[in-house]
Amino acid sequence: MKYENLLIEERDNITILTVNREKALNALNVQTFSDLDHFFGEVAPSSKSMGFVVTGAGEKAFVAGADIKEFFSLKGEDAKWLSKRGQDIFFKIEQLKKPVIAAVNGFALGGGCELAMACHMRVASEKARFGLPEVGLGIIPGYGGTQRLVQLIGKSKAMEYTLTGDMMDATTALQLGLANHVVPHEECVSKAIEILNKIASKGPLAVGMVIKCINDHFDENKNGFESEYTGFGEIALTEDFIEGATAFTEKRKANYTGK
Ligand code: DAK
Repeated sequence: MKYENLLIEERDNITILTVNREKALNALNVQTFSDLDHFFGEVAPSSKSMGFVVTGAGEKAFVAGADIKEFFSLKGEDAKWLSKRGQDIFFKIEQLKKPVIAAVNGFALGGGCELAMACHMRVASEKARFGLPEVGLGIIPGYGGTQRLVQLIGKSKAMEYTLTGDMMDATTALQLGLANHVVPHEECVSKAIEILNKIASKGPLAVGMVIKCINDHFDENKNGFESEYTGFGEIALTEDFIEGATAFTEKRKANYTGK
């Protein structure tokens, strides 16, 4: 499938998605949201890839926000609907049962920071700058930013960064827990791939269940502990568990089939 604003590159069992609107610093317009929606809703769940890297085209930006020029013309009820739609698309990323890592290779502002936060982890280039500058435009974050920033860095710092709109450099993002790693600029995608390759050697059903259980911690309609014991019960019945335990006793690498 060819997308208007997403480049898709398959490398072995990993797919790299590049938001490709370099002239607009990869800002998310309506079409890009549709591309992401289709990829994470229709393609990723059944893809042969075990995991995904999301990054931005060019040397300057991951994603510099929602496309201000395009969205400025969309107001009122449309804006509420677009905010909900953006949230729903980002939920598809967060709830995917395969790991998604943002390789943040520059500005990750507004909707771009929200996209990075919907991913399961963030590898930041030394040049990365994170921020939710929406209040400076007289609006608020609309794609989960007020919620996920609190989850990741705590209420106090989330208040500060969201109310001031200040940008956060990569080192600060690492210290606060927004970034998992900071690496030299050119190693951003390769570090994300390195992490995915490590996960690729684990039981895929177990990986998916861990993602679900951790997400459930943040879902007020779910009891994460219940999700854990229920998930444990399911996973313990899989062929993968038998294979994992057998491989351990036979002192060999496990050959998981996802069954
Ligand atoms: N949208 C559209 N174009 C953008 C953009 C964005 N978010 N960010 C950058 N660009 C464009 C610039 O306009 C410029 O285009 P030309 O003038 O060359 O045509 C080009 O990318 C290069 O940008 P700069 O020349 O500004 O590059 P600099 O290195 O000087 O500065 C910067 C880089 C990232 C500091 C700067 O570009 C910047 O401040 N960008 C905006 C950051 C930002 O505020 N992001 C948006 C957060 S708000 C909604 C309404 C609003 C929203 C959502 C929905 N509805 C009503 C439904 C907003 C959500 C957000 O994400």
